[in-house]
Amino acid sequence: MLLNLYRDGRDCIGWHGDDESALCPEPTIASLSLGSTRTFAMRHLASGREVRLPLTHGSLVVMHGESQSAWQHAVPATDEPVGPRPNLTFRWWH
Ligand SMILES: O=C(O)CCC(=O)C(=O)O
Ligand SMILES: [Mn+2]
Repeated sequence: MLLNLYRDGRDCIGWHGDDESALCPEPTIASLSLGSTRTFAMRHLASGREVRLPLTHGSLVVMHGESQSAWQHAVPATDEPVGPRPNLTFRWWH
């Protein structure tokens, strides 16, 4: 499990896939959002299609299958006045 703390709207995470070598090519990752609402962005590498969704307190995003190899995700910076957002990611590989 990893903990991220976004202290305010300046804290962000850029486009990436969680396909680090410690994980298998298609890990299952559950991401629990707490605190302030932030936008979660996903983009499909082959088509460029982009999906954005607000992650409110208690939101659970589960990524599996090709979600790390065929897509990237990010939490962009924002100018909105937002408070802290802790995020927990639980990572399984198989
Ligand atoms: O904060 C989030 O919702 C995503 C975090 C993330 O992508 C990561 O820790 O790899
Ligand atoms: Mn990630």
